Amino acid sequence: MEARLQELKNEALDKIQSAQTVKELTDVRVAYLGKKGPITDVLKGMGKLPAEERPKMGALANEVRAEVTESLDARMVILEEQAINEKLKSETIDISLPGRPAKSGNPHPLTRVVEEIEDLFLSMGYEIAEGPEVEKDYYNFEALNLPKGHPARDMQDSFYITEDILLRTHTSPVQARTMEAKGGEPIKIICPGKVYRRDNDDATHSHQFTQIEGLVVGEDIRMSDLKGTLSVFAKKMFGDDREIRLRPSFFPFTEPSVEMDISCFKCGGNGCNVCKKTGWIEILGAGMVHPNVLEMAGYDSKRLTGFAFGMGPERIAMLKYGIEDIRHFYTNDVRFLTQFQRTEL
Ligand code: 2U9
Repeated sequence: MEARLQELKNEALDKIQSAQTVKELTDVRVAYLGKKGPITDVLKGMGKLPAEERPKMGALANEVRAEVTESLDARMVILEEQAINEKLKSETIDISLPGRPAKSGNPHPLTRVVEEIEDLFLSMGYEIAEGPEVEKDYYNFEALNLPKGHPARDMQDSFYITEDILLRTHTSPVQARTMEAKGGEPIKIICPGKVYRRDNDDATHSHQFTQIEGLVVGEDIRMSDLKGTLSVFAKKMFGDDREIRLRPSFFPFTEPSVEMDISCFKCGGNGCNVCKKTGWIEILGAGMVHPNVLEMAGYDSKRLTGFAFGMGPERIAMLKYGIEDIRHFYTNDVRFLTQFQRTEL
């Protein structure tokens, strides 16, 4: 019996060492230490031994069982660790893979042009003024030398809320309000914002569009100041080699009034499709503030003079970026909008 126990022990220790997985080792445990295992069988056979041999055999059997158990436990620690390592290896995440780039938005092309124009005028000492889009007839027309029944009102038909309240047709009421509030003091402002006109939308017309107007009022403000200011603007927006040209025009709120052209930035003035073979591109309207407008806002037109100008950022953006349809600005098509990513960031 003693030899059988030694044999079983050696066999079990061999199998424990050659088990390669937790499952195999568990099978060895069940096979040798289980209720139906050979060591248990040997112990059961102890009843047939002479009484004096039983304690010795019992002790030996317990020793064998303890040694096998100890070896099993030690091997189990190794195999379990091995299993965990293999699992970790198979589930490893490759953190060196580049992440998916976060999609970032970009300012609307119109916002970009408006901000560029604002920055230029801020650098020349202007302040930005804003006002209501729902406006009184008085500030939209009357105060700008456009009394009721004036024929020029027809060109700026709008959306009326009541007979005396309408969606502003230009940002000029902001200047009229600022003048009134300043009570005769000098002014240097630009007024960006949305304006509305009753119009049928097409590639060059929109019932809602954007304007930026400027107003400078002070002592000794002259047409030459206007010309210098507009020349700086033209060069900053369309290139240092731009020439400007002023043509006589008419606006009820300015006298004299002019329209400003720039030399074509594509052909330099020789004639091309952008300037329609004229060499010049119309950019904005301007003029010296009409004395009636100054007086209505409480300014002494004998002592103070002023110049004003107005432009459409849509038109500027269309020219600058070769956009062929004004409706692109308002339809929120990302295929259009994503073409104007900021490059300087
Ligand atoms: C006050 C006094 C004078 C604003 C001016 C223009 C000329 C002009 C249009 C060009 C194209 C607007 O975008 S557009 O439709 N504007 O030509 N605007 S002078 O003159 C003012 C405004 C307010 C108190």
